[in-house]
Order: sequence, then C-alpha cells, then structure tokens
Amino acid sequence: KSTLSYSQRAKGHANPLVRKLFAIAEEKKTNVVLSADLTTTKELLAIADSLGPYIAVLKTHIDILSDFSEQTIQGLLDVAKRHNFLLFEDRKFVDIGNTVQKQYKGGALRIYEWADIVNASILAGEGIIQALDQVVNDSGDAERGILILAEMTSKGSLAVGEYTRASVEIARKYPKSVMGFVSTKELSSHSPNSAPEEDFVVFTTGVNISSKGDALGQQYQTPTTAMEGGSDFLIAGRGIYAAEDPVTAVRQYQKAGWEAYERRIARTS
Ligand code: UP6
Repeated sequence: KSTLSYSQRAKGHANPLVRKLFAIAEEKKTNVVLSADLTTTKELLAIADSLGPYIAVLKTHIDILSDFSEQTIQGLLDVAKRHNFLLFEDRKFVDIGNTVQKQYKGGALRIYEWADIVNASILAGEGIIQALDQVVNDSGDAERGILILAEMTSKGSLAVGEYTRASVEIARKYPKSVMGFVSTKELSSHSPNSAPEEDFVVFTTGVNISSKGDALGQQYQTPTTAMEGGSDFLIAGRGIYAAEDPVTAVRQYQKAGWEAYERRIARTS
C-alpha cells in the first residue's frame, strides 16, 4: 500500500478524515507534522502561524501550556483553518474506557472539541479504543480520528513485539475511528490477517535530521529512513522549533520527507 500516492490512497479510503489528511498532504506537498511542544499559548500560536504553510498536521501537548484557555482553542482552530492543517492532540490516553471518555469529551482541556486526531495506548486492553470509538461515532458532523500508539521511540520501550502486534489487531476492529498508528515503521501490511483493502496511516515520532537522540532516552531516525520504513507522516519537534531558523528547518524536513515519499511511490508507477 505504501507505494501508492496519497491521492491514490485517498480515493479508495473509507475514512473521511484520512481522505482529508491525504488531500492536505498532496495540496501542500508536505508530510511533516510539527510537534509544537511550546509552553505558552502565544508561542504555540506564533510557531503554528509561521510554520503552518509547510505542515500537514500540528501536534500539541495541550497540558504543557501554562496559560491554556478558550483563546488557545480559538487560536488553534483559526490558525488550522488559515493554513489548512489538522490538529493532533498527543494525549496518549491510557485509562479504562469510562475514564477516557470523560477525559476526551469534557474536562478542562475539551480535547474532542478542537482536536481532529488523538492517540491512545492499548495497555489497558481493547476497551479504551472501544470507548474512544463510541465518542467518534457519536460525533455527528465532526470528523474525528484515533491513532494507536503501537511503539515508542524512547530507550527501553516495552511497546514491542506482541504488544505492537496486538495494537494492529485492535485497530482492525475499529475501522471507522482508528486511522492508523504512531510507530517507527509500517506495521500492518505484511502481517497474517491483513485484508487487501486495509490502509492504515503511519505517523512516526522521533524524527530529526541532525541529532541521534537526547539525554533522556529519546532516539531519532532521519526523515529518509522513516519514509523508507513505510512511515506516511513525519513528526518532528525540537529539530524544527528549536532550530536557529525554524522556517528554514521546516522547509528542510518538508523537502527531505517529500523527496523520500516521491522515491517510494516511483518504485511502482
Ligand atoms: N513522542 C515521542 N516518541 C514516542 C511518542 N511520542 O517522541 O514514542 C512525542 C513526544 C514529543 C515528540 O512527546 O512531543 O513526539 C518528539 O519531540 P522531539 O522531536 O522534540 O524529540
């Protein structure tokens, strides 16, 4: 599947949010997801505005903001609309289904209201995805999607092997809401139960052009190796926003990611 273009994949895809995401990628010629790990609303919105033209998705950790308010939500929705990108709250839900529904739909952060995409771990079992799937299916006009966090990039991560395989099996049961995975590589197409029409989207964290990792266990690969491994969207944080010139940096990631994507699809066409 991953050797098809985003627009070819959009055509046959059953999930409207995935179709929208692929359309954005094609239109803006970018597969970059900015991990905007800034800690004030002002900084978050400023980086979203200046880098917005070069990204397909803005990934947030909304709970690290020191001044989260209604203005944060409105600002994010405005900037996402202005530059045509999706919002992904990297919440990593992990609790029992009943709690997670409350955390997703309500609470102080009102994630469901503004985030197109959220993610969750399957540590707690299938119930967590069932709970989020219920919310997504009840969402009426709002298009909402879930990514399963099937692997992690930090040293010593226990999300490997059977755990990762179980993530894929659970994803298959919720095709209306689960768009794909956060993982270091493509996971599903070679596995035994893969259906021919199955097309999960792979978001890859731990992407950096110039660093191998940090002092707290983060491990990086490059945009090129990630795309070669079957990633569809590259999530980069410090490599972009902490660069001396973030606009130059994001354009560099955009170019590297897009060229690697073009090489991949050229293999079959
Ligand atoms: N992230 C990872 N690895 C994972 C899952 N999520 O790094 O396995 C998230 C981090 C951070 C971003 O929470 O927001 O991706 C990576 O940021 P960086 O590019 O600055 O390292």
